[in-house]
Amino acid sequence: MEIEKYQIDAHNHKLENEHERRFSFAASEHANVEEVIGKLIQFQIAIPSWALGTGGTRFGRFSGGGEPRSLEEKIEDVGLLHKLNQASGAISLHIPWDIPQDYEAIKSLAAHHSLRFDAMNSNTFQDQAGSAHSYKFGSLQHVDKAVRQQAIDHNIEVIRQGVALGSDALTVWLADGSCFPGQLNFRKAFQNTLESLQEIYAALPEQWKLFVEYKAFEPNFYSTTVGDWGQSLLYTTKLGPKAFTLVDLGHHLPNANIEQIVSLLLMEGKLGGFHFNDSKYGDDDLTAGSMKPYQLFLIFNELVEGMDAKGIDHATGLGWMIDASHNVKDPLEDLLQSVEAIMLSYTQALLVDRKALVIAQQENDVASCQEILQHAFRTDVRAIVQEARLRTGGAAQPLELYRELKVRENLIQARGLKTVATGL
Ligand SMILES: [Mn+2]
Repeated sequence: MEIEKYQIDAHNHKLENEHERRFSFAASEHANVEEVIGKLIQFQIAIPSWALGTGGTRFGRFSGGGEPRSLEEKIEDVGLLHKLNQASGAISLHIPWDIPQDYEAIKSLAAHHSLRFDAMNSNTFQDQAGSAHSYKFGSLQHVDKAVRQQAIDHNIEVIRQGVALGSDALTVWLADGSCFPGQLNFRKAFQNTLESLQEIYAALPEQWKLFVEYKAFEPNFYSTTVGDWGQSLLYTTKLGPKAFTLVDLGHHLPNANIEQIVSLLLMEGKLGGFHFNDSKYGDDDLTAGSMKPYQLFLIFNELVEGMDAKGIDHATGLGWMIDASHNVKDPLEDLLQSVEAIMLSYTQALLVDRKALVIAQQENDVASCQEILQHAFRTDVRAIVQEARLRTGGAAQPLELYRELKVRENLIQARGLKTVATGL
């Protein structure tokens, strides 16, 4: 299914008066509103192909119906999101779940939906049918060079596929680690992983980036070989200038100060990108901003401050991706909510009075520092985000229009009720 321009126009027309009233108030409150809108229009968040189907837990998976059955249908789904919010103009693929059959056809389909290919994701956390070696005891860290070589070759193959699609980054997330004390020699596991990453790094094309994602625990429960930002930074520093650390919000131990991590990685020029999601307990993969919107704002506050300090372009300097997958919502509704939450936090961060904050920090005026940040956080910026969306042809209320147009019902009709997205 495709959403037509006249459908968006009719929806927007209905909400026009209310929006005008709310936006003119917001514009009167913020002198830099036009500058903010310009940045919002540029800002795009990549949708991961694996979030388009209903996720599951280790206890079960409840299919949602109308899920994409192929890479083409996944691109179609992201196209629907982008048509509605004009802020989801990229898709992040996962190999081997999304291997294209015809690269040119896939590229032109993506172009038809105004989508580009964001970072490619490799998979050495599962055994694939027909592969010679098992990753049960790790991949890039494995004690057996033959297993490591299989994992290295897979990553190089993913780079090759990404080149054919016009992507320019590889994300490596490893499940490598150990479940019990004594199982691994930490130093050897690190060395093996580093040597394997060096071989992958050597295969990167000139303009490519390598993102090394870390995770504190799970599926391994005693140690993880890229367990935190310090370990990731060690690898990326040793690898070279094309290697960066990737921060997934759900991959920290409870109460970690993620905004401080972000700030220091940016300072070192080693922050590569983000996987947005939210969590209450662990790697819950919940909708961005659904649990801790203040934390999301504080992260964006550091991002904006840190990127501006280094002259980094907000839209293109880092990789912005969602990594969530929920099991009780319509995945497309969930993604619309995540993108909206990210845009709201980014907007609030753009409204922080930086000059006043610098003065308050310099004077150790702690109460004022808090006031300045919370003033921005408590500002209702929904009309500003909506205005940016309207100016680029998006829907005033993407989720509302999604329901008005009965998108899910249409997808079920076209694809069937009992479809399972490839890879899930
Ligand atoms: Mn992730």
